[in-house]
Amino acid sequence: DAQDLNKIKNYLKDNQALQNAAYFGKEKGKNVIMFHLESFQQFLIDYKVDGVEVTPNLNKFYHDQNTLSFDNFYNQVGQGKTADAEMMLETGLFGTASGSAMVNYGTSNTYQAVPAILDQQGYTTAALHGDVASFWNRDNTYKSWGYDYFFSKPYFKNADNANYNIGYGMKDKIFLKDSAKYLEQLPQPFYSKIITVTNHYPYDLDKQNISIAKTKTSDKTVDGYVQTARYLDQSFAEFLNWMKKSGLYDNSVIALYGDHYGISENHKAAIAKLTGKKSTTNFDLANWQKVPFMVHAPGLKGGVNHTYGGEIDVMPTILHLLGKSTQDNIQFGQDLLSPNRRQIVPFRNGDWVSAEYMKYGGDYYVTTTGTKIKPKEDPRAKEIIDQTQSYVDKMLTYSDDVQTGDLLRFYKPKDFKKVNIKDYSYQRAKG
Ligand code: GP9
Ligand code: MN
Repeated sequence: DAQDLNKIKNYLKDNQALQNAAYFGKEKGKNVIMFHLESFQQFLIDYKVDGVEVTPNLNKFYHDQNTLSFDNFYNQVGQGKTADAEMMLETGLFGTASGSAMVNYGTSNTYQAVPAILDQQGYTTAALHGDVASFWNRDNTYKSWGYDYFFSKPYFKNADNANYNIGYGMKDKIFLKDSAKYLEQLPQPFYSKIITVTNHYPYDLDKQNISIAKTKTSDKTVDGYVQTARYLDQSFAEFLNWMKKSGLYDNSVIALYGDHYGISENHKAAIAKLTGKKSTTNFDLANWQKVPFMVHAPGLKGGVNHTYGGEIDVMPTILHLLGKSTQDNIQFGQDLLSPNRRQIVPFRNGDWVSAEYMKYGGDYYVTTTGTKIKPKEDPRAKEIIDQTQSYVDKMLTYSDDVQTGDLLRFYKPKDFKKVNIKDYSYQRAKG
């Protein structure tokens, strides 16, 4: 109830990170493209198979002088996978300990999400994805989040053409080409999220789209991963070319994020082969959870940023770049550019990574060296580890309280108007 919310609000206030004056508001009024790299992991950046770059275009974007690239950024999803990533990025709330928060709470809960916040700052907001609108309960949840438009399968004429489909939906190159037509008609400034899907388990790809050899781990659901990742890379490159030709590249923030791991921890032997190691420890598996997060804008002071963070931190990072403070929002992230952020990354199962130590799969390590430690034998480390664990447990519990108790219905950020889901319809107009 409202008392619970007050306790949470005060805790978050006491743990708030400062804005970064050098970046705050630098991209105010710019369009935003959130580009969802399905199942794309950080290890693919600058990765080569037999000397061939898997993702040359993403690598170039990652190293661009106007791209902020985070190389200690982790996925924090639970069973909700893509849906948990979307929940964290749009609301600053974690997914739930089990199930998908979008499915279980997306329709009925009150949210104060990025699309609604930016809508109220004069933005038009749109989500684009080639799957059916009801997958992960997106159609209902997006209304709670305040998306003006949701271009889903019925909006894509090629959606049912077998030649253009593979795995979970339309091939990304086709989807992105058709998506461009919707983006160029959006009133500006717009906030858009584009969700790709071809790079998805089990990573099948038709022959004419294959442009790199499979890896040779002999794990058949792993060895195609580099092929669909390279296809995604080419799809992104084609989209970027269109952005440049249409002029949108010069007045837009383009943020890329991997939503979660592609190769799960059950493939330890294959992971060892892909990373050139004899075996895979829990230290390796923690780092295996890294996904890319990159933000590009013309003139943005770029570079590789080593801060330890994750998907929960994207909302304050993006909104602060757009000059929108989040100090009045109930959200669990800390701006990745903040000078005093805690650098603690909670995973959904209560494990965590921090700048000093990490806890993963029941083991503890020094983060920068991989040295395994036993907290019982190291009192100083134990003190820090215990404090970190209680912070992680509190953040996850409080976020679950907000979700399961729908606590945001008791709250309204200053200068925010409550979202009325009846104001939204995503049905494709006939004709
Ligand atoms: C489904 C697509 C894949 O529409 O987003 O979702 P995932 O299986 O990654 O959660
Ligand atoms: Mn996904």
